[in-house]
Amino acid sequence: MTFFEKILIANRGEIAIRVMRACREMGIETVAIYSDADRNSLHVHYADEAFSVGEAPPAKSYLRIDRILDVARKTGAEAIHPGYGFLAENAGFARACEEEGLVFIGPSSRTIEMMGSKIGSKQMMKAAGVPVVPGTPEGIRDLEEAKRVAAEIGYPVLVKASSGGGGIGMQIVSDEAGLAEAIEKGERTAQSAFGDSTVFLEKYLVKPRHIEVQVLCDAHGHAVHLYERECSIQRRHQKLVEESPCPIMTGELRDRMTASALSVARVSNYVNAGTVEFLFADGQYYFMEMNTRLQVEHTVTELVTGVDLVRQQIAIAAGDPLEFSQDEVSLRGHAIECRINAEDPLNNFQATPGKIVRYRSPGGPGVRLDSGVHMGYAITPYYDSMISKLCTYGMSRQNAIERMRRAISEYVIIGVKTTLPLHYALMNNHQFVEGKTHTHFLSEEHIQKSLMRALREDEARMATLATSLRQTKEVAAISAAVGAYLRTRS
Ligand code: MV4
Repeated sequence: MTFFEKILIANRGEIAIRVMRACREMGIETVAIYSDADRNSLHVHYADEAFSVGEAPPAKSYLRIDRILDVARKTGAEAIHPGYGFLAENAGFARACEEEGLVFIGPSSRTIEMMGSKIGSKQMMKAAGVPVVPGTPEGIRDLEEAKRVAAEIGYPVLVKASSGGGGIGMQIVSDEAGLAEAIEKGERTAQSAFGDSTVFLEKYLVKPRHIEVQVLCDAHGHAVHLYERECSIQRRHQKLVEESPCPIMTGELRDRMTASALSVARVSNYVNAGTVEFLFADGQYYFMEMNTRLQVEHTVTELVTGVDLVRQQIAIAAGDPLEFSQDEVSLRGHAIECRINAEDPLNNFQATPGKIVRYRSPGGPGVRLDSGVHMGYAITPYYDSMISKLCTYGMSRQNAIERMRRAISEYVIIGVKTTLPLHYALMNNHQFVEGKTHTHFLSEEHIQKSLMRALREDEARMATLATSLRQTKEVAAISAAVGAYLRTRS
């Protein structure tokens, strides 16, 4: 074991705490960074040392590579964990770390760059024998080529940006008449969003599932997969619910998908924890992209495999060989994650910043809650609206769902509207319970109608709960305990 003595965590909130928890278990000291808005956040108190890196807007703090490197230098941190978001997939940051002699806990800047190009990575994976969605082999050069390819693969087709992400610049084209305009618009959007106007065409898959495979690859050429996650339940490219295993997985499909994921890792000389994303439609799966970071939903994989992904990332970055082989990884039971966001699901998921005035977290068998908030915490508008990740684990999917319903019913967050009631409705939705989901599930009218009806009923339940809670002393006791805890840490 050649672990580090001190790691800087270049992130905030629940993920910063998650990484520090692994560090504490490994006997590694931690350095936090924080913005003006996070002076009193839990991740700051959890760390052994903490330093301000600027004002609340991310561009003035959490994205300031120069200041983060300054903190690393002056504290003697040997490695930087980027968490997810912010600088996690920024090749420039990884390169700056490499040049400073700091270990970036992630893949090399070259790998990040390569995976950032949708066309480049797709070509490489196709050459490696991984299934990819039929389409133009490279960026669209002229309209004639686009028309020819589209006619070949058949409409509808999709225009995608090569540097894209989150569906930006993506457009569905249903016939040849709409092709020229969609390409022009896609190029314009891609240029302004990514500074790269390259777009390409793909066959449009109707209502695909999003299934991803977790991999771990060390610097000694060992690569293992940790099974798959189903992540289809999303809204505007923000995932809401993830689970492992995928409810429709079969042994044969899993063998093929995990083998493809390991091929993706091998041909890109991947080193770190990584996620290979696939679209699945009509019994076929296709490589979409590889995420070179620790993902929000890594938790469900940890619950079903028992592997601590952050610990493994740190060990891999330190140059250690993987501690286990593929044969030693097994999947047991079923895990579900609900992302609890400060958003109003009855008002177009508008963010609801504000103070959490009452807070009681769920617990008991099969419950894991990763959160960066506490009673009295003020959710600011500067960062994403995730409050916590509520995960449940059970011997079966049905058991995990039952536990999720129970955990949600225990979870009290008062002061801001949250996605909790939406999750409760989802856990009671027949189609979800049967595992019949896809990436457009939440935009289907009958799903929306039934979820909204359940939500309105739940609002009444929440109001009653709030009243009864106000009458108990229990909340005051929890508040005092959190306050005392924070004071001992500061
Ligand atoms: C697709 C697709 C259908 N057909 N590609 C959305 C973001 C991105 N990185 C890829 N995306 C999609 N690509 C083809 N050929 C549908 C989506 C898609 C989607 C994919 C994963 C998760 C959520 C999604 C929501 C809408 C569309």
